Amino acid sequence: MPSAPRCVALVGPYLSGKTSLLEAMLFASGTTGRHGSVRDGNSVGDHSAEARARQMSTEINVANATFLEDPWTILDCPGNVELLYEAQQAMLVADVVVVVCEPEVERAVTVSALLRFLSRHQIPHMLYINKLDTASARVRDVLAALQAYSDQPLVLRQVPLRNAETIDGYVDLVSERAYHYRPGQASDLIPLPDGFWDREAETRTQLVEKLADFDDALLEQLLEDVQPSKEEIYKHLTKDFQKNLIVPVFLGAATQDHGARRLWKALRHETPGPEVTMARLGIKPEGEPMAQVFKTYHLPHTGKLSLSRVWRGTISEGNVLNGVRVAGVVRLLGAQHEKTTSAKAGEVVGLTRMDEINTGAVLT
Ligand SMILES: Nc1nc2c(ncn2[C@@H]2O[C@H](COP(=O)(O)OP(=O)(O)O)[C@@H](O)[C@H]2O)c(=O)[nH]1
Ligand SMILES: [Mg+2]
Repeated sequence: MPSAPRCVALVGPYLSGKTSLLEAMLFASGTTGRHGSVRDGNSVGDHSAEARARQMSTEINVANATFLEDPWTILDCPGNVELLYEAQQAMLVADVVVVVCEPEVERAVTVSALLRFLSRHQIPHMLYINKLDTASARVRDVLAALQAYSDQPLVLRQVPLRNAETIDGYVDLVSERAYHYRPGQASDLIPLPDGFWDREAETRTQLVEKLADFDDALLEQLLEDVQPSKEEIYKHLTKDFQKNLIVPVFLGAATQDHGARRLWKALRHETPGPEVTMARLGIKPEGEPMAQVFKTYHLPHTGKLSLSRVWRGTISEGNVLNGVRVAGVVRLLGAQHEKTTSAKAGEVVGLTRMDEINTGAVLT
């Protein structure tokens, strides 16, 4: 597992629940002690007065988090079309992108441009089907609708468990374990419901068959009726995901914290490190310190803040990059800016008062 800080971008249509998912992820990771809410106006993201008033994200929300001791930056990107460029810049520098989807067949089309962009730029991405607490459509149908817009096969990793009208848990198709959701806490492990595999064996078979399309040895194994071990399946899932051959699909309800931990664990185990992202972008691993500006904020007190990912070496306060002095280095958690003195490869930080530097600049 890479130890360098990794970066995940949350994207998706306006109101699909990206800022709520950010909140759920921060809470699940222990970064925040309570679950903030977009509706109540106390979220880490959408902290600007404009965002709060309009209850929508008007700029990228940045949060640094630690999940099981791994450092991460989460970029919650605005979903509306006018800010598409901003989301694209973030997706390009991210190690992984999570596309937050609505659980509605008719809304699948709203992610088609994003999926095309991710596929064209070979960016590893996952789908998170949100709002399952109020969904009326079946996950199977939503998935089929989404598949029409994806170049890569979508690989469903969880099957929802229904209790009367509501979804109150899931079965993980690889670990074959069943869980019951608990608000604000890790899900409870429960016994598999009676007759589960009678109904869903086919769904698991489909998962393995999709992987076999990319591996002849696995295909042969299946033809000889030999089932791969769980470890082998995870290995294939990770490899194919990192090569952008498949798109894993996870389920949840961000405002209920459902699915946040499962998503974190997948990110932790399957997301490549920044060195892989650098190769994707054609950046050499060796050379002088380098960072890339992917978003510029103009803040009332701070002035210009160049949000940057460090690719090589260490970037420090006082460095002169592209002929401009770095006045300060800050780590971000929503509106909170924590001053620091330097940042190392993989990190996302704000560089202050680089007045002549614009979004897109590669700083050396
Ligand atoms: N019922 C339900 N509502 C949700 C869920 N996730 C988000 N919402 C609501 O959907 C609205 C938009 O959420 P927000 O996170 O701001 O979406 P964003 O525009 O993608 O950032 C808010 O009113 C949320 O409370 C969910 O899982 N279930
Ligand atoms: Mg938002």
